Amino acid sequence: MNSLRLFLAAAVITLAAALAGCKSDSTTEPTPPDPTPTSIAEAEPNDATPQAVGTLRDSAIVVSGTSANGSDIDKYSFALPAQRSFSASISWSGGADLNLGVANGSGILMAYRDTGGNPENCTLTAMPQGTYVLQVLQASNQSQAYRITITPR
Ligand SMILES: [Ca+2]
Ligand SMILES: [Ca+2]
Repeated sequence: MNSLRLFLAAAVITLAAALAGCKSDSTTEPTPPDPTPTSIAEAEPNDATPQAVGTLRDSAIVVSGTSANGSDIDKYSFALPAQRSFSASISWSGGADLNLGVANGSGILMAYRDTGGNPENCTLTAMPQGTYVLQVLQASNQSQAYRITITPR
């Protein structure tokens, strides 16, 4: 008798848990921010018209490209949907000297990093909503693969 009562109690608890599970599944919960960066590959030509690489929300945008020589200019544009800070960084594995610039949608240079170091990076604080353009130039003259990371702050 006692064991039957225990069995029934366990069944009721299991059923209640299942119902609770169904109920919580049907409620709308906020989607947590996706920590996975968006990875984009460079597509030439991008010397004059920037290649659009997406919208910067809560995850980073990573761009893989190659600076072909000293006269290759690589431009990438991204949208900032609301005012926020972000950082931009370029890193590479090799002997080239790459430089990184950040311009706003009007083409005004907001930051330019040419330290001779690797990576080159900068952080822009409380930037208004809009379009931003990253520019990669090199002070050397060799083919050099690189990776840019745009990180929301
Ligand atoms: Ca290139
Ligand atoms: Ca280019």
